[in-house]
Amino acid sequence: MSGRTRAGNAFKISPAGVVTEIIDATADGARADLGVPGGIAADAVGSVYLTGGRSNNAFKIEFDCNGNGIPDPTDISKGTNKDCNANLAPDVCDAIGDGDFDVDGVVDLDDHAALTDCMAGPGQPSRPSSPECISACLAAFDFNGDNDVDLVDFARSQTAFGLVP
Ligand SMILES: [Ca+2]
Ligand SMILES: [Ca+2]
Ligand SMILES: [Ca+2]
Ligand SMILES: [Ca+2]
Repeated sequence: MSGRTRAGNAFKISPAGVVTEIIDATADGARADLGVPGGIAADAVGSVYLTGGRSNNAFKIEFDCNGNGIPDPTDISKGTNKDCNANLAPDVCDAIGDGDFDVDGVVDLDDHAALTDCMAGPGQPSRPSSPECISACLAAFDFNGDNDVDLVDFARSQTAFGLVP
């Protein structure tokens, strides 16, 4: 007996990721199999690296919150998905609403700046500086659901300041 015990456990990481790179340290061409998982690490932008216990390869895994097989940073840079609130996640994965445009759980001056950009007037379509962000504007700031962002919504936003319930 070696005295060493193996956990036999596995960690599942959410949101779902997609393997975007296989790093083959020995360039032996045996690239697609890690055998059993070995080590795990993450970089500054949240990409995860998984190494094999019996392999010299490592897999780079990037977030794919919308499950379309495309890493989220690529979704955003290529325009496959919009990131109107600049939180580095495709907006389809964000629960935008209740005045919290950047989905950080609080309605504050950052959201107020976005509201100012989204606001047009009664019965007018929202006119954000990025036209593709109209639906994000309405999701965040059309409090009364009449398809505009006007002073009525502005007033509701004032009372929503603070933590999102
Ligand atoms: Ca994606
Ligand atoms: Ca986003
Ligand atoms: Ca916010
Ligand atoms: Ca409205």
